[in-house]
Amino acid sequence: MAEVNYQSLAECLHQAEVEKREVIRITQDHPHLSVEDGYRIQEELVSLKCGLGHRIVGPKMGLTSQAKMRQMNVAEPIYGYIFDYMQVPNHASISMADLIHPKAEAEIAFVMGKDLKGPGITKEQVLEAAEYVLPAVEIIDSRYKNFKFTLPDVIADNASSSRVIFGDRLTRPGDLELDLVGVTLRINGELKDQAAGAAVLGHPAESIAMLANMLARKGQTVKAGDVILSGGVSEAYRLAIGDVVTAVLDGLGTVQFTVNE
Ligand code: 0L1
Ligand code: MG
Repeated sequence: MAEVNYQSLAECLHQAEVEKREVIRITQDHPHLSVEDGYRIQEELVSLKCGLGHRIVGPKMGLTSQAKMRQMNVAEPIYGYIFDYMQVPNHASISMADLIHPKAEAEIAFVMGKDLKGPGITKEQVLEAAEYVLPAVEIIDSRYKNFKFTLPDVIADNASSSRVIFGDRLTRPGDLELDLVGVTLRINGELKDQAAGAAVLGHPAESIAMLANMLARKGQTVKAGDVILSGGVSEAYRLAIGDVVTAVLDGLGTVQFTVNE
């Protein structure tokens, strides 16, 4: 069996993203790849992107819904990183030619005002440390063929991170009950999904607490200034050229974008 070369696997995933092409999942050649190996590859990928001058906007949580965790047979969500080049202004368009097979999901983002150092971080500490919350749509675009992967594969692939559109309005986290925030996701006016903030681990702040506690295992912290995606409130929906995507998060605002050629 081929030896796992973290750096060259990270380079391969990065090239796939740059060249907008699918690759065979890593576990096809490395069936014993562990979750820890997946994070080692992700770390190489993150430092490669930083070395190219890209800036981290913040970590993101993925696989936060019970349905996705069941589907992947995992007890814990995963994390990845959002970079500056992934940001798209609200009401602007994304280009399908820049992507492979994108899907969109509505999320609640947190802007951190203070550092959070786990272990033992609670939802209440997150709400105290967060300066603002805002609506977002994350575009996930797995680099793997047919969007098919195992858990270590998707961790290595930076949790499918690709693009993010943040809403225009910042809200203080204490100004509303985030678990009760109603969310609708429409594509071309057709209602695709409706859900509440509680779809994210019971409360989106729980997801940020879990992130801080997962990062603590690596001696890392959630940092003041991080803008963090807490996980999909809606399911993720495949996008096509011409789509107009609208997410309305009650009390937080609206995110909208168009998919161009
Ligand atoms: O942000 C997410 O929840 C995506 C996590 C990776 C799984 C996927 O690509 O569906
Ligand atoms: Mg997501």
